[in-house]
Amino acid sequence: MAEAVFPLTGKRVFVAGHRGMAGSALVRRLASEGCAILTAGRADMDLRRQAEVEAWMAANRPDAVFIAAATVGGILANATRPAEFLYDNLMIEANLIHSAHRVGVKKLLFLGSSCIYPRLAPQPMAEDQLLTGPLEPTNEWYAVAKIAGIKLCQAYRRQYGSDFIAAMPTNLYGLGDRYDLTQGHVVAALIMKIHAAKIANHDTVEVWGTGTPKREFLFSEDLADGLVFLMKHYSGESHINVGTGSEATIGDLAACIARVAGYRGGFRFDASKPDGTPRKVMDIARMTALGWTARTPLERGMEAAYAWYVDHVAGPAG
Ligand code: GFB
Repeated sequence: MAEAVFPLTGKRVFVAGHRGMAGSALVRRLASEGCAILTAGRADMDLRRQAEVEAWMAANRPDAVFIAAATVGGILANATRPAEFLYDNLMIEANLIHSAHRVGVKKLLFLGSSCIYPRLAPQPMAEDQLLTGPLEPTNEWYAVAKIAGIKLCQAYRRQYGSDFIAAMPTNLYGLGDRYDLTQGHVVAALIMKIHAAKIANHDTVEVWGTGTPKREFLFSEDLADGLVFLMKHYSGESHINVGTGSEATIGDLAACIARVAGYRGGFRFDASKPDGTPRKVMDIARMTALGWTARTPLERGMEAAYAWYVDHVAGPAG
């Protein structure tokens, strides 16, 4: 492995959004980097309020910042709360990036999403597909905010020489996911529904849409490892895709979770619910060339996610 261009040892590293799935995985991963990890709860600062963010950043002066804070959710949350997804995310990233510049943060990593790419982008989607076509309507509000975050990092790099980078992860799942049937993403929702059906001995589980959309799923602990790798090894204007390069249909995903959970019933596909983007798989050539690949196969990651759900949320009796 090449020597880090930005070693974290001895640095003050702020993880914004440490209670979320990505942020909490980052805190776990950073524990072995020999750095001081800074976090802030809602009571310390509301990231949507410029004055609060500027005051906290001036008082705490981190050397490095991970922006894992965001208003996030699955396809239905995105489609029904467009104002929050656009406003909250624009404010969070603008406040953090601008105040990082003001207090002289040496390195910043902004976390985006694969939904920044056009709905019908050629697959797999390479970084240069950004802004080449119309966005997927169910999540264009979130995507526009995340595209603005990428552009903020690039603008501060160009105008002020700030070493601010952006990483675009694919669909995430794992430890500490949000278990909420209307607001959450597909993996958490299917884990909840499949576990409940197994406990209650039901013979079907409802899956939204047609089951045919293809998605690429990245495990939370792999994501954190990839982000720490980028923080240490990458300095460049282009955002970088972080994924596995493999894809599965939603039907395949449901079957995989059923195996992991020990559910033997069937599935009913509800085509009145949206499918969203038909296919979303990342071109991960740049990340691979930098020297990083994801380690956790889908089924092993699902086992860990399911065990976390049973231990922390549902209990073995559901
Ligand atoms: O994970 P998800 O909500 O987000 O849905 P997207 C993925 C696919 O799973 C869609 C289907 O085709 C859903 O219709 N699906 C099946 C379900 N059953 C369910 C269910 O019970 N719950 C959910 N949520 N989906 C998100 C964006 O899009 O991708 C976010 O909305 C973000 O902004 C994220 O960018 C990465 O993959 O469609």
